[in-house]
Amino acid sequence: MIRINKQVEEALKNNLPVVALESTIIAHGMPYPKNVETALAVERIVKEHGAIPATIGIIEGEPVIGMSEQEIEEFGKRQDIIKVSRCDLPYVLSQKKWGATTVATTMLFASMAHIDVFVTGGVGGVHRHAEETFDISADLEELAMTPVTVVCAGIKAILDLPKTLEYLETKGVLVIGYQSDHLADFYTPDSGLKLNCRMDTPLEIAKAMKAKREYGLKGGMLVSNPIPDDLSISKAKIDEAIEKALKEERVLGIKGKESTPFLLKKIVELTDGKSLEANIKLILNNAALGSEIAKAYRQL
Ligand code: PSU
Ligand code: MN
Repeated sequence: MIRINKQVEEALKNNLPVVALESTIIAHGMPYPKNVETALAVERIVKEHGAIPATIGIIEGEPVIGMSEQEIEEFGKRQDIIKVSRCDLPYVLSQKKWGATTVATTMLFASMAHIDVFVTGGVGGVHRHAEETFDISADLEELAMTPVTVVCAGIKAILDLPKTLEYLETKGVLVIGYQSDHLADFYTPDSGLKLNCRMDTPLEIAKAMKAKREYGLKGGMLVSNPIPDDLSISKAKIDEAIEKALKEERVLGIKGKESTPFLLKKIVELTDGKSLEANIKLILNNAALGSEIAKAYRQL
């Protein structure tokens, strides 16, 4: 029911580290050709760190674990690719559509294939004004139930960060600050929000994964890996762009699954491409850490 590429299958059989990667970021998170360049660069970094990358997407209704370079290129170009969260799966699978997997569905297919680490840029969360819109990303529910460790650059400042942390706590999801006491907020390394847990090495994180597994605790964990200082954007600049983008979103009445892609695109425009550069750099940075965690976990 899922197609696993040969190299990934071999790696899993031989207990080698595999890192899952998502495809929504390719199809809906970045413009062409930077999306494809980034996806391939992330795969290269994973390989350089001694792990095997597995980019996940849905091709003609078939979930694919470990897309080829050509398939990644096609995901970057095609206009008919559906952003697929958990609720969209019966539709996309049965109607043989092309689907880009979000954090939620990438986690789901990764876990089906027994891949335990997944690297991305940012996860979905509780949106601002969620008390009115009820817009809470299905990524959070997936983290609550599916056993995959997700490495991200914290929670994007377009979201409501305190509410997202509360939600994760309620759902039993540990958020680990990597070499930081605070939650990162994507474009900048420090949101100012204190986390309950800091870990300084990939081995510590791998040990947490092992403990979780041994005690049968369900769900995943989130690793907040701060963007390196010299690559981040000034807080004032990014906050201004976010406010403008959110205002425009309200005026245009954009909501639901269109919200995140719209805001990301708008912020790229408003920062003259600087946010896109930061987004690319932080993913590459996450790829290195995720690979080290996957390696440490396999060794344990
Ligand atoms: N954050 C990014 N780029 C992205 C996404 C998040 O910086 O492309 C994507 C991820 O695939 C994530 C999804 O799972 O957006 C969340 O969408 P929503 O809020 O509609 O659940
Ligand atoms: Mn949503």
